[in-house]
Amino acid sequence: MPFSLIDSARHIVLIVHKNPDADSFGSASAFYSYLLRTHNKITLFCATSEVNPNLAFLPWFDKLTNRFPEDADCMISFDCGSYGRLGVEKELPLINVDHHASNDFFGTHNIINTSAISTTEVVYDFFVANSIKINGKMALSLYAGLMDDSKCFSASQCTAKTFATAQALIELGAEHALCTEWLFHRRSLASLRIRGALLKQMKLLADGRLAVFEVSLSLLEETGAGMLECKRVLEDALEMHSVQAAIMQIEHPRGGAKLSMRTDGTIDASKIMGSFGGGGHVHRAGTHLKQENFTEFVETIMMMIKKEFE
Ligand SMILES: [Mn+2]
Repeated sequence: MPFSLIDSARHIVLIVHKNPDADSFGSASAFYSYLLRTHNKITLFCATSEVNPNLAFLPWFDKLTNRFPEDADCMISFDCGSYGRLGVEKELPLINVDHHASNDFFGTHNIINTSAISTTEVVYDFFVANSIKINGKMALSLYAGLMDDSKCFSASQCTAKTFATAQALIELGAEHALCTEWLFHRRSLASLRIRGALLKQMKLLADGRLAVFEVSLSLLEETGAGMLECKRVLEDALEMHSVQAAIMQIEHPRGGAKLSMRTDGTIDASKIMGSFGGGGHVHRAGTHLKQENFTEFVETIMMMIKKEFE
C-alpha cells in the first residue's frame, strides 16, 4: 500500500514533470499541503529550472526546486505518463500518480485512472476515498489542474463527474476566477508574438486536415517564447473546421527536437507519437526526436495520419 511507504518515509520528494503545467504542479501542490500535516521534510522537485510563470498563483510555487535532495527516501510523481518525464533517475521507491492512457505503470505503486480528465481528479478521488480533509489551498491547486486539462471545461471529455468535482472544489474554497485569470486570460508578449509568427507560417496538408508548424531556435530567441507558449498555437489550428490534427516540431537547444501533436479526437495522437517513442492522450501527445530531418519525418507521419483518415 502506498500509505506504508508514505508513513515510513523521512524525506519525500514530490516530482512535477518537465515543463510543468497546472495539472502536474497542482497535483503536487495539493499533496504537499496534505503531507505537511504529518511530515516535516518534503521537497517539491521539477527538473526544469524556468517554470511557467502563469503557475505562480498556486500555493507552494516558491518551494519548487531543481535540486534533488541527497537524503530522499521516497518519490511521488504527478502527471508523468512515462518514466522519462520525471527528468531524474533515482533508485528509490516511487508512487506514480497519473491519468495518461499511455502510462506504463513504472512506479513501485501506481495510482492511475486513465478515464480521469486530469491528474488532480485522481488526487481528489484519492483524498475523498481516504477521508483526507481538503482545505482551501488544496482545493485551489486541484481545481487548477481540472480546469487546465479540460481546456476550461470545454473539452469533449468533460463529464458530469468533471463538473461535480469542480462544484465540490469550489465549495471547498477554490477561487475559480483566480484560476481563469491566471491560466486563460494572461498572455505574455512572447506568447502573442509567437502566436502571430506561427499562424503566419502554418502549413496545411492532406486537404487541410493536417496543420504543420516548425519552430526554430532563432524564432524562440526572437520572440522570447517557451515550449508551452508555442504549443498553445496547436489549439488555435484545431479551431479550423477542416483541421483534424496539428503537429509542431520545436528545435531543442541541446539538439534534436520536441514533437507535439494535437487532434480533434478522430485520430489517436498517443498511438502515433507512441510509434516514435513518445506518448500521451488521444487528443494530445508528444515525443522527443533525435533525427534532424523533420521533412522526412513529417512524410512518415503524414502516411500514418492519412491511413487513420481512411
Ligand atoms: Mn494531465
